[in-house]
Amino acid sequence: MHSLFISDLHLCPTRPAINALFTRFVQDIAPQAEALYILGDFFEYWAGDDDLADPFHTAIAGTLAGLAQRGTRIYIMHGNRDFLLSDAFLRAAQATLLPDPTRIDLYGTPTLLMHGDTLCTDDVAYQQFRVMVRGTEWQRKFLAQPLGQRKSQIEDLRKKSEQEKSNKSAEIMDVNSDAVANTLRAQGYPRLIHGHTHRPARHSHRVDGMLCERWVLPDWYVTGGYLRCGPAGCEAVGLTPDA
Ligand code: LP5
Ligand code: MN
Repeated sequence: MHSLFISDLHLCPTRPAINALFTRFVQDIAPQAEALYILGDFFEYWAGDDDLADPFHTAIAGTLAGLAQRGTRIYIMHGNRDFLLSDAFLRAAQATLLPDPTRIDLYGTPTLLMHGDTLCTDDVAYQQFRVMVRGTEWQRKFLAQPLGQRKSQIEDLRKKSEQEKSNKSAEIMDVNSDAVANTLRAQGYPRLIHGHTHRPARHSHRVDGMLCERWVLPDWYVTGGYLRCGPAGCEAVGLTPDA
């Protein structure tokens, strides 16, 4: 009895070794789990559900649906790269969308799931940008444009984001410790699992006398990995692409 957690795969056609690693994970490892939780940034970016017609996207959705058919429940949360994933993708992948944050009872331990970007409160420019693009009206207007136009705007934005990141310190782009403490305090939860920062680790926090653990999931750029949680607790497992 266990569940698996992954995030930040940033899947795209130009990383074939990682795509093969993900396929192997879905075929050999994930079917033994009751549930697979994908905590955001599953895709390098998502321009809208009409991009499901892209054969790469169709294949990935089909891979998830195949896993669901084998009996593993699939949950997905939006990341900052793929917050436009919507109903058509969820249907094709046979996945359920989770709001950020989501609270679950994980084999008796109350556990809070997040993508992680909202914890990076020192990154003020990003947080302002986030408020804008998460707005319903902004998204309606963005999605009303032709797919090709949306993709080229995203490519422009990616360049701008990389440029801005090169001027931000590592601390600014990590979680803010007060934001973590306030989240754990407000939720009263002893365990938090998130991704986004690409700094995999298990952190211990003492909040108002309560001992909490915070698991940060790894990205899947050069290698991959997942968190496996059961009644006895969680363990991080690394994955390496075939040579
Ligand atoms: O993604 P990552 O980890 O590299 O960096 C993030 C933050 N950057 C982003 C931007 C995404 O990478 C771009 C892809 C999103 C696709 C979404 C599709 C729909 C939106 C389309 C909009 C045209 O999330 C980065 C953080 C970093 O995490 C660490 O937390 O620092 O934040 C930024 O770099 C944002 C800048 O600081 C602010 C950007 C302002 C841009 C304003 C112009 C908006 C309109 C652009 C139109 C071309
Ligand atoms: Mn992210």
